[in-house]
Amino acid sequence: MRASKNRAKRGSMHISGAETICTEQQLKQIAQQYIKRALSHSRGNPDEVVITVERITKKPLDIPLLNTRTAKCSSPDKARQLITEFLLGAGVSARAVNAGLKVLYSKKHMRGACIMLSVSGRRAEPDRMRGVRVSRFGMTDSAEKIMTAIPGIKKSNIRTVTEAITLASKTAHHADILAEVCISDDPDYTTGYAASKQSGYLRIPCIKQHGDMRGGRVIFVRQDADITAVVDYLEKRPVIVSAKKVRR
Ligand code: PML
Repeated sequence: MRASKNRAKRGSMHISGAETICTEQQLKQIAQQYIKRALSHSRGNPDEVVITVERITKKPLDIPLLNTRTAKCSSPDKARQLITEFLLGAGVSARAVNAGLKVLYSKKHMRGACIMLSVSGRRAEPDRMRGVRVSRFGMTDSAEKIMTAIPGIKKSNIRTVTEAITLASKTAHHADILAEVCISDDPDYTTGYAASKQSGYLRIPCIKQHGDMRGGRVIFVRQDADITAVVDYLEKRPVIVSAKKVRR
C-alpha cells in the first residue's frame, strides 16, 4: 500500500506505506487494514491510496530474524554518536558514515532508500529522487510471536517495529550489504534503528526531535558491490523472515 498527497506545486508527498506476503485467503482482511491505516496517519490525509496485489510465483527465500536490542539514547546528538559507532564497527569508513548522516538528516525527502558505497561514501542508487524501495518481504507467525515478547516496545508500536525488523532482516541478509540506518518520516515516531547481520537490529530512541517530518534510510554496501544485483534483491526477491538463529 502506498498513500500520498498530491501537492500541486511540489510534487507528491509520501504519507504511508506497508506491505507483506500473505495467502489469498488473507488478502481482503489485509487490504482493509491497509486502507484504514492510510486514512489515519499522522503525516496527513492522503489524496491517493494505491493497493497493489501481486501473485508470487518464485518460492520465497527463508531468512532469519535479526536479534533486537534497544540502545540508551536521550537525544539526536547521542543518536548520531551511536549510529557512527555502529557503522564503523560494521566496516563502513568514517567518510561514508559522514556522507550517510548527511543524507539521513537532510531536508530533502527521498521516497526510497539511498545506497551508499562503504568506503568512498558515493551514492549508488540508480535514481536519487526515487531511491530504492525494499519490497516483497513477510514474516512467519512464529517470528511475529517473538516480536510481542521483546521488552520495552509499546503495544501500539509493535506493528511498526515488526515491519521495520522484517525489512531490516531482508536487507542485512545480502552478502554485499554491511549495514542499514533508518529514521522514520512519521513526525510522532522518534525511534530509529541501525542494523547489520553481525550486530543485529539496534533500536535507537530519540533519533530525531518529536514533530520532525524528515526521515530516511541509508543502506551501506561493499565498495565493489554489484549494485544492479543488490537493487534487484532488495526490490524483487521475495523473502520470508523466520525465527531461526542468524548464521554469522
Ligand atoms: C518506518 O517508519 O518505516 C521506520 C520505523 C522504524 C522503527 C524503529 C523501531 O521502533 O524499532
